[in-house]
Amino acid sequence: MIVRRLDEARRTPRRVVSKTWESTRLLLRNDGMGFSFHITTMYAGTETRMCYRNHLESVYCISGHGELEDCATGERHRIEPGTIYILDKHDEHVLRAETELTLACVFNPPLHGLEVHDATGAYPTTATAVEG
Ligand code: 9YT
Repeated sequence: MIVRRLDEARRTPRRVVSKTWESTRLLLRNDGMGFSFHITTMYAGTETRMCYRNHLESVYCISGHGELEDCATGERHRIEPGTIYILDKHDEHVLRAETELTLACVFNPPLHGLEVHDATGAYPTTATAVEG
């Protein structure tokens, strides 16, 4: 059994800070669960284009509101507490955070630790990052 606390994890390398978001990765590849679990903050007023060609991701909105655009169709979806979006087709998407968004994110395969987006909005399949 593993027990971790967000406030403690935030003071370790599990907290990764990027330009438009930060994310605390509570569960990682070396935990051996087959997925990783993160609490992510998207900063208010930002727009982030992502396309996880190497991963599947599910994202549940805990707080805040914004908009999700499916780049393939142009379809837009409201993001608010209680909404989950599931990127089951490695979908290219844009997430607009109208307020600060707090999200719970699950990745399969699991992240290693310190990944940040490359120029295409993806994470690599393997990482040399140190696991926190
Ligand atoms: C919603 C989303 O994917 N934001 C980017 C950060 C990602 N959740 C992560 O690496 O934890």
